[in-house]
This record gives sequence, structure tokens and C-alpha cells, in this order.
Amino acid sequence: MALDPNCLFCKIVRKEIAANEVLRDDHVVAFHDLNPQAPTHVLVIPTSHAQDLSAFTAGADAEQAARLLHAAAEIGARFGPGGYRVVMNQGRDAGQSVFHLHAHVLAGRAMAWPPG
Ligand code: D5M
Repeated sequence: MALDPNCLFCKIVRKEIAANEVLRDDHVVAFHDLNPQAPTHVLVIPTSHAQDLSAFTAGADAEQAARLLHAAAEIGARFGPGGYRVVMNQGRDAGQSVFHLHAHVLAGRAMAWPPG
């Protein structure tokens, strides 16, 4: 999948919009969320555009999905040695507001369950 010129997170991938990055490689970019919901709140995004989890297909995107989760785990280990939460909001009912696939990594406080 290519980058979408109108997508906010694609602009972060292309460095057209600045972000407070904590990790970048050919496959993923991770940066601090502008509106943090925990002492550490990092977003991990693929460097190619997929609008959400439902755009991922079995097989073709398996490696990209694994890289995204691996990066989330790396960030979780770095910022949340006592534990962390990884969240993906799929669709408007789940509260998704940016339609470029991303995983939230939340750490630095005790998490409640069930989530709101
Ligand atoms: O999460 C989208 C998240 O993206 C939300 O927590 C705010 C965050 N956001 C929006 N714009 C930016 C920029 N420019 N930098 C960093 N973080 C940003 P969702 O699951 O779609 O609701």
C-alpha cells in the first residue's frame, strides 16, 4: 500500500508534519500521542497506508502486522517495564479518529479493566 497524500499519519511518515518520534525504521514509525491518556502514550504506525485493521488481509499483510506488534512490544518494554497496554481502535464506534492504522501503547500507570 502506498502513502495517502491527505492522511495525517502519512504526513508524519514523510516528515511533512513533525512528531516526537521514539522509533523509526523502513516499516514502522512510533511517536508520542499529542493527547496522552497515560504518562507514556505512544502511537505505532506502519509506513505504508492502511486505513484500519479491517484493511489488513491475511497473508499479504502478515509481515507488516508482525512488525507493528513487535515495535509495540519494544516500546512497551522500554516505557512500561511493569506492564503496558496495546490498543487498536477499529472504526468510529471504537473511537477511531485517525484513519491510518495505529496501535496505542499506554504505560506508566495502573490500567483499569474493562476499558471505557
Ligand atoms: O487515535 C488517534 C490518536 O492520534 C489520538 O490519540 C490523537 C493522536 N494524534 C492526532 N494527531 C496527532 C499528531 N499530529 N501527533 C501525535 N498524535 C496525534 P484514534 O485511535 O484514531 O482515536
